[in-house]
Amino acid sequence: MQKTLAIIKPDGVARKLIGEVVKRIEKSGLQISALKMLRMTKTQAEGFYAVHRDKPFFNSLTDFMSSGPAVVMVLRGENAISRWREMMGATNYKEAAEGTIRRDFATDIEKNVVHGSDAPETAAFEISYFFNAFEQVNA
Ligand code: 3AN
Repeated sequence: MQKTLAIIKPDGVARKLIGEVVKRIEKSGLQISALKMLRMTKTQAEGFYAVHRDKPFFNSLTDFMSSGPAVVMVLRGENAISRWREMMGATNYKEAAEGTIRRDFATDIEKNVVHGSDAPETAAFEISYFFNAFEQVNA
């Protein structure tokens, strides 16, 4: 069993895609271990994306991620990290495979609707950034 952090980003929430994304997750067989809505502060977004702090898009990305409410979730299942990333599609929605969330809904390389951890170490960091052990259901 593996866990990953999924986020429905502020563009996805604003465009009323919460239900659509959650429906796809439930259909996929991945389990939702935790779920909440929050609005990140700029500082929280900077901490979350610290690995990208030297990238040219860092300021814009953290502005966007703190621009409105987001839904953060812990997904659990076999190979949850790669399964969720497959469902999301490529970072650039123009390169995302058909049937993926980004291909179907993203409008921009930055405003690409969803986030998913990319490795077990980042998943552990990202999950603990938003949830403590008592907020995750593992049954
Ligand atoms: P992913 O979310 O697919 O793992 P990362 O980790 O490379 O992609 O990038 C994190 C986020 O930064 C992306 N989801 C996207 O919002 C933004 N981003 C990535 N590359 C670019 C870019 N070239 N220009 C603007 N924003 C970008």
